[in-house]
Amino acid sequence: MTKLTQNPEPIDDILIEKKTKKKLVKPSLYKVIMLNDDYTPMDFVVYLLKNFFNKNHNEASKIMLEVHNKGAGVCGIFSYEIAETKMLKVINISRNNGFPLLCTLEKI
Ligand code: TYC
Repeated sequence: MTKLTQNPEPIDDILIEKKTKKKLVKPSLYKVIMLNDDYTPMDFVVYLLKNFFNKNHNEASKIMLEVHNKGAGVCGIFSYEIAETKMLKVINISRNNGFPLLCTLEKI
């Protein structure tokens, strides 16, 4: 008790430092992976990559061809919430246009 009233500052400093450290946990990142299928048109896949993953025409064409030739390809890397939202939007717009395109998430 006597010690606390005599010199409270160092004790406050220790508490503040501990709290700050706890907040510095980095969120995990996730790859949005696009899967190939035989029915979704190539132009539509390029459109999705440009509009949902901010790719230019060359980048989008390259990713689309990689998915077409290898079965899967990375559209982008995001925090979980953003990756999930983009994946669901892409699947939703594909279904609304009658295409079976699928995406998955992969934790890095
Ligand atoms: N394989 C499709 C075709 O030949 C094109 C395609 C590419 C489909 C990428 C899906 O994620 C995909 N029309």
